[in-house]
Amino acid sequence: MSSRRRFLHSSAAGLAGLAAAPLAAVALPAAPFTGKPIVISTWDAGLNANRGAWKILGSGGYALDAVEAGVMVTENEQNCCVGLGARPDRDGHVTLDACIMDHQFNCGSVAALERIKHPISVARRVMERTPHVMLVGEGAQQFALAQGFALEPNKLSADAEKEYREWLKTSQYRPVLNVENSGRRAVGPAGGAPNHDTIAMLAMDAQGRLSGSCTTSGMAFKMRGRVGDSPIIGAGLFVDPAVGAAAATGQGEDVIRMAGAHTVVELMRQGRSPQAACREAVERIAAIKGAKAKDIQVAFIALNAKGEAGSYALQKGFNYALSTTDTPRLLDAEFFLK
Ligand code: SD4
Repeated sequence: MSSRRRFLHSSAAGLAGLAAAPLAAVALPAAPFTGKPIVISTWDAGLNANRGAWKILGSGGYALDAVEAGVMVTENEQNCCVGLGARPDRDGHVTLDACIMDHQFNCGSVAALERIKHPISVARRVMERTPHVMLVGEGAQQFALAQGFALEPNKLSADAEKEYREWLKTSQYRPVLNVENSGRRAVGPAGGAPNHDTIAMLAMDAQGRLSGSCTTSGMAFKMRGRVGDSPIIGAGLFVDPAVGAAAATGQGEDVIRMAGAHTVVELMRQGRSPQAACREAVERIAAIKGAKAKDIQVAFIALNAKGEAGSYALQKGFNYALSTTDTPRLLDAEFFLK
């Protein structure tokens, strides 16, 4: 064989080998699941949300029910950034985004939903009762009403009204890094204009079933019609039962552009621990943003199929709630920009 032909021959064989290799590499050994439920969720609002989820997980219930009930607790709270009490878009409308995903790749999502108290439950109905994954705006509201959800008054909460009036004085859109860095509280009496407090939750039940949920009002005073990462499967949330689950919080635009939650799950598939996978995804965002990385916050939480949890943030100040008993713990995430 001429040397050129030999080269082509061996390159083709090499390429064929390469093509086969990733398939072999992605097959994970069967996870030694411990049978102990676990739930993890974003920010300190996650403490109450985890308690809500644990009522179901702790008594042997289904992870999907737990992640729905858990974040409904936050949707019910007077919160800057989740549910109908949250801050509006720049035209004064509260528009809500949510999604949910189970252990069998079933998923449902709503975006820009108005005047419905529990967007997460509407997302679950989209998953269970329609042939679709995502409904938005007027159509999402129409579906919710047809499903028996109540149309709530078109009114801002007192806190949101106050914040909005304040914001209108300048109408400047300046995202605040995160509530902890700015020294303001996200839950409770409004003392400023915190911008980040999406609740995302990942859970594994006693049978090893993984599920995730995410619900938010998005960025405060956003453009009308703006949708962030939170209701987008693969960006704000992703669950692969063989590998694990991941969810995001922070500046949604920068999570969408690198398919955040899906990226974290794929990194776990390649063998990374949940924390290492979150870290690598954050590093990717930092590389994309360059010097502008310091102006945003993004954080991921992850749970693998063995029931191990991890998290990583771009900036200091992100915390998350973790429960393996009925008493949740609040943990500070490690972060990239020192
Ligand atoms: C968004 N990711 O709409 C959401 C906001 C958020 O904590 O996470 N806030 O971009």
